[in-house]
Amino acid sequence: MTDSILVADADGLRSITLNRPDRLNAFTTEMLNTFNAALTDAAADDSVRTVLITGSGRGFCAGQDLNDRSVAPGGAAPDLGESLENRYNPAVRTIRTMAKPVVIAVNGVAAGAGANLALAGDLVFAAKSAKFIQSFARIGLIPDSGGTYFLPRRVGSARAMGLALLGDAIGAEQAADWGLIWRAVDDEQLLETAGELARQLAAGPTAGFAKTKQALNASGGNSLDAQLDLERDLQQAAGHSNDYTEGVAAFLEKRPPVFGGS
Ligand code: T3D
Repeated sequence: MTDSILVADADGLRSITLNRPDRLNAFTTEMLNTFNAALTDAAADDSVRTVLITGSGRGFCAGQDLNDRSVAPGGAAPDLGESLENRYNPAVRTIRTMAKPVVIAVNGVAAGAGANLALAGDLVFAAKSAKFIQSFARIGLIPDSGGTYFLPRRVGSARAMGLALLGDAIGAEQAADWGLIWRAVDDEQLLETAGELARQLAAGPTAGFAKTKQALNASGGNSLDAQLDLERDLQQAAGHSNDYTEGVAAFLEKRPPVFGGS
């Protein structure tokens, strides 16, 4: 049996690959449990300074594996709330809250929860041939895994509503034009480009990146006053970091900084 989640480490970068290519990396319960364990481990491991998530084969992730659901007429309906509470929502929360950057390389179609898990990343690259599909509408569901949170904040309510109700595919370049993702890149350049940026982040002032991520995540729910207070507190802590000392010293000595992430 092939591992449904592949994990590899190099120089502070943890790569996590969704690996059920014959099903476009759709999640079975077991695969999603393994993915959650990989995310939790990456979040807790101080030697991991950046995480890169991608998919094997021609798809990124087609969301929930619908073969893993018993939806026969008259049969007992699956408890999708339980599925979200125990598996999808923890994955989104771990990606959003882990104190290190999460880079997503969307190598192909991203549908349903697969699309929204991608959007949970901090920097989302997509191959130009990739598509994002809020396919929930096609099967009578609502956008989950943070879709109703990320979509209106990134693309505005009119486009969010259109994507959610119609379930139409949106290409990577349009996704980038709309501000849904960071960049669309040529297919053959995707892993090199996303990997290079992820390695650059892993060698950067990652404790500071964690605080930046915390501040930006909080801004959606904060007043300006609350956000200014948060910036003050986080900057105060950043000012005591080794990376700040190193960054300023390197600038004054006209040399490249060597950040340790503390
Ligand atoms: O249920 C819960 O726990 C609650 C949480 C729900 C979250 C969700 O994600 S709900 C949404 C589930 N996902 C979908 O509805 C997407 C279903 N897939 C598609 O619409 C299409 O496959 C795509 C648009 C993603 C790609 O289309 P295309 O034409 O490029 O590929 P394909 O031929 O449809 O798929 C290739 C194979 O993957 C195919 O199998 P086959 O015919 O070669 O044996 C197809 O059945 C399989 N596949 C694709 N997506 C899924 C899947 N098998 C099971 N589940 C899937 N989600």
